[in-house]
Amino acid sequence: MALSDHVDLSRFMEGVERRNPGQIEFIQAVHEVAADVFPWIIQHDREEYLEYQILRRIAEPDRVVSFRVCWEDDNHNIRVQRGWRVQNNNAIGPYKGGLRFHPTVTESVLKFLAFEQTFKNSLTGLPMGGGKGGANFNPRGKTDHEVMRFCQSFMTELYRHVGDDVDVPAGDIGVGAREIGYMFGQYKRITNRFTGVLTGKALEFGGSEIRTEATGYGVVYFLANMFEYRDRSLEGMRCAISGSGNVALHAAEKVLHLGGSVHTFSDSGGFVFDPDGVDEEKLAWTKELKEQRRGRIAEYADRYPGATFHADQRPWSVPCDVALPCATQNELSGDDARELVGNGCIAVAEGANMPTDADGIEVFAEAGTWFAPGKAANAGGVAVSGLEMSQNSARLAWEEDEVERQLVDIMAGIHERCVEHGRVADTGDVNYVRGANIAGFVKVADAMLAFGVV
Ligand code: NDP
Ligand code: 2IT
Repeated sequence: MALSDHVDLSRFMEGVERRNPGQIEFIQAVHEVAADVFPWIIQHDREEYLEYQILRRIAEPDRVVSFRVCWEDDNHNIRVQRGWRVQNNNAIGPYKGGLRFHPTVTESVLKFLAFEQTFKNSLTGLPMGGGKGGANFNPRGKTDHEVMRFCQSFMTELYRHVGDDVDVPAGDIGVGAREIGYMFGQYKRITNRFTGVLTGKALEFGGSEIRTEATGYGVVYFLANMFEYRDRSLEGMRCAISGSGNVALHAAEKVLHLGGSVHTFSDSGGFVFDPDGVDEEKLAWTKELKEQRRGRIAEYADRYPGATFHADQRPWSVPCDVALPCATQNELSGDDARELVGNGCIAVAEGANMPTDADGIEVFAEAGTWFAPGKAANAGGVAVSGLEMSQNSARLAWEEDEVERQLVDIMAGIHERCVEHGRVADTGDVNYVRGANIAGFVKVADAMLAFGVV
């Protein structure tokens, strides 16, 4: 009797749920991948993946390090946070993935992100394994000095677990150029080594051109590939974007470059709707608001009276052709997806990681909406991080045009891989979720087979 007769998705998921009680985000992410991988293994007669328990092994992080982070706020109160680094899988390269500082960070959230990162990094074609880390620290409202002391304390433990050939963190929610600078400074101070241990560094000390822009630009390059594949263009497409951080603002910038229009931004306070569209001047103002003044998106509607602010709501009720969720996980539900489809939305590309919940994905699949999952659409950020690692190893810096050209090629390559593994035979359409899951899995799985049981 074949092994596949004994192994099925529901039994596999029962085990994942038993071993990870209450870790809902992690279980959700594993289910999304397993639901594609199991049927594919059986259809393609790849029983060795079952025999060697490959998916079971990828869904058990290599290690999860958790640690205390103490720091002193400006009023001399001692504060205690919890930090983590999840090293999920290093079959195809050193662990690689961002650090998130946000009060909602839990072990489950970081395990889901590290699991997703493993497939995403594989899809880029670059030699990077998957990891993620962070802390339940809220940078909002903290002074620069408080953030500096927190980052130094965080790195004082993290430095033991990372290294340029071991594990290379970068930014994510709440971690941008300022935090990377403080952490790199502390790593260098402790180890006395100037090495590419973090990516997303400033240009003066080993950063890469285009890394800041790469995730948002990459999302829109991927979207443009989806349109081109269907002989269409982004020109004139109305986009609804959630978030107003690094990914959202640079996605908006590239939409404008490619002739589309942008009508919404959001943050955890609500969303703004601008019927006239965000132009270059408004985008520059919003960047200054969020990046320099660290203000709230509600201020956009005060500055531009044609726009309206909608407190505690998400932007998915606004009629649009394209939705780009770029804030956080599970921010687009089944009901939101039905509203988008009802309003004529034809394409969704995820800038955030797992922003669409399982119901939302099902609604888009049934409606035939072109749907690009985060592990494909937002891989441009980590891809340029990979290019930053290459430049650091070679001790040189490439020109902006060169890096952007490579980003364009990498996003086109990811689109091709999704089409190769996700083309639906009867209709010729593409299931990007399946394509990304299978293409990402196969490379990691084959490397793991080569290593034997380790
Ligand atoms: P930023 O910290 O720059 O911005 C995050 C944005 O999302 C802010 O507008 C923030 O609003 C909003 N947000 C965060 N959490 C919530 C929440 N719980 N509810 C509502 N809004 C929220 O982060 P990034 O732009 O870097 O990251 C955004 C997403 O993109 C994340 O899912 C991240 O994992 C993903 N990503 C990031 C990459 C990168 O290179 N930076 C690469 C690939 C994916 P507020 O200020 O109110 O919290
Ligand atoms: O989710 C992600 O891909 C990131 N936050 C970027 C990771 C990286 O190492 O650049």
